[in-house]
Amino acid sequence: MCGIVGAIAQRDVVAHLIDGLKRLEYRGYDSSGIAVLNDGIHRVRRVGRVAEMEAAAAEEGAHGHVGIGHTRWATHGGVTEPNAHPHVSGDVVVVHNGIIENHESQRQRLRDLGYTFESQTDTEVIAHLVHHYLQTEGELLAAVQRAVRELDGAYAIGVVSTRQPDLLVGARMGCPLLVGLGEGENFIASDVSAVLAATRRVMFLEEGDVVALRLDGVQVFDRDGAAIERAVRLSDVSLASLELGPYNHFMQKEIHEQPKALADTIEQVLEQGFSPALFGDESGEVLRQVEGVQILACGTSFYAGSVAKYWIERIAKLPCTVEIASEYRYREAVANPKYLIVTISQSGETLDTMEALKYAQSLGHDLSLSICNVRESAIPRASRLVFYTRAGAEIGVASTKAFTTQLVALFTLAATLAKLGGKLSADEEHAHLDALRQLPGSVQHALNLEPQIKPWADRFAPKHHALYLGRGVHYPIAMEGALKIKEITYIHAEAYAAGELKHGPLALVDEEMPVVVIAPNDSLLEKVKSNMQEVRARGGELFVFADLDSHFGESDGVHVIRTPRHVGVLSPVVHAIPVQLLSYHTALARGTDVDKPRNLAKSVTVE
Ligand code: HGA
Repeated sequence: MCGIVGAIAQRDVVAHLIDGLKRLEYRGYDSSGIAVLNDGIHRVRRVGRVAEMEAAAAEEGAHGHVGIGHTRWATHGGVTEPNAHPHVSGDVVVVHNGIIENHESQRQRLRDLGYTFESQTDTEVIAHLVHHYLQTEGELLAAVQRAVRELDGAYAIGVVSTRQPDLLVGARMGCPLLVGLGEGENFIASDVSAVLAATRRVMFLEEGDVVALRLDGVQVFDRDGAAIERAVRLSDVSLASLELGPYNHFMQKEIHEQPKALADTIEQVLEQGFSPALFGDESGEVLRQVEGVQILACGTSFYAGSVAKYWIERIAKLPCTVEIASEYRYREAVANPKYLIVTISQSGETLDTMEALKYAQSLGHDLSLSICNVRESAIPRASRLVFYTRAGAEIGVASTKAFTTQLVALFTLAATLAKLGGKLSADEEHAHLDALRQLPGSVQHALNLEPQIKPWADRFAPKHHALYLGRGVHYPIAMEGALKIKEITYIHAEAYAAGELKHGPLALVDEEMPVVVIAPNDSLLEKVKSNMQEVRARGGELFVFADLDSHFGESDGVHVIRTPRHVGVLSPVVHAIPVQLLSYHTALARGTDVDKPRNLAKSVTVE
């Protein structure tokens, strides 16, 4: 959440900063701002989208060779121009991603030192602290190093000062920050998309690092202040993959990219079979010790983990629990070090998931695996094993292709654990690999249902509430469907295990309540049908996703869309597609902002 950029160059950096902010806008989009140094500090801030700030910057003729920028998702202080970043203290300017937990005590201390505050943000204390230490240290880099030592919480920051206009300083702790290395120009950014237009050479900073960027080079210092080398890598992310292409929205693009994203992710599994090598160097040793699995995740990733629970218990015959990361990290959990901690995060930066992992490790959990879509991000780096999904960049705030590729990773984990535990026959292994091979094709069939789903979306659009039902391994798909519709259409939706209906939620059902049912042709189908009768008997309108081979009839108040023939154990992946499409088209019908839903942002790097 929040995107920060910074640049120092011989050319005017305003266009680079604004292009970078547009690419980071998915991380936060309530307000934005830039500050460039010329004779003084030229700051432009606006509430709303980057485009509005861009227009203001053009009108004011902002220009400079060094500058920083920010796109905000407010945590402290409302969405107002004074709260938008950058924040200024005298000759110091700061942008910040994260939360400073001790901001109140710092604020008091700085007030006592004579500073006045113009915003309600936690960030402003950083600007004043750096300014304060600039007076005593006389040098910006040293001032930032002093200041960050006094910050509790999470931050990635960019700092410039008119006192040293040949210098840009960055620092990170708990939030992502990377350096882009150009020819006679250098950059910082929250993610690689914001530097790619200028350079592919990137350096990922480690926790506690402070970096000094000048025209001719970059110096990194670790948390103890010692100069240190960080590896320089060539990013393989292409700019084209970050563009919309022929699509109207990133979510639409990403839904349609799923056959390819799945095929790319599955490729490594088909090449190696269910081999521990898929999870990293130490994986044979780690996975052989595993006697159970504890999955920790948030949001959509939590639902992927909830599907995996069914697979891990059924296929690997290992006990598995799934918990919301923000709950786990604050409860007095009882650790079983023989359990594998599996964290799932698209960005690899989700703060709650990261903290849950650290908490598990503090309890003695040494066996850890991260399932992640972003290479070199924080959570995989803190885990012993990793499986990288190959979904490509996911820009839409509502996760789609990250979810389905996470499911493939988790299925692969279940089968690999089963194989290591002697629970997977050669025939079963063959069948599972074959199921994976067929999966992109089945998902493509599900995508072809789009024309049938659009009319459903029109019926959904005027509704205020919806229920989603599923059973067994498809119950988490109902949960994911309800989350998708909430996120991008703002229709209130709840998911229930269909058997739970009669224990309370049936009271909500009337003619105004659409009920979406995930009803694949599996062993629970007859049970689901009974639950549907219960809804119909109360006048509820049913929207059923049923497999082609399940002989479901349409009738009054019962609408049916047939997904492909039942695909067996991977059926949840296929059933994720129509619920994504239903949400997408309902959002279009309601006219909401599909890629940037209100109040949300991608990469949740705050608590
Ligand atoms: N706490 C700062 C930055 C917020 C942020 O990083 N959001 O993801 C603010 O509220 O401005």
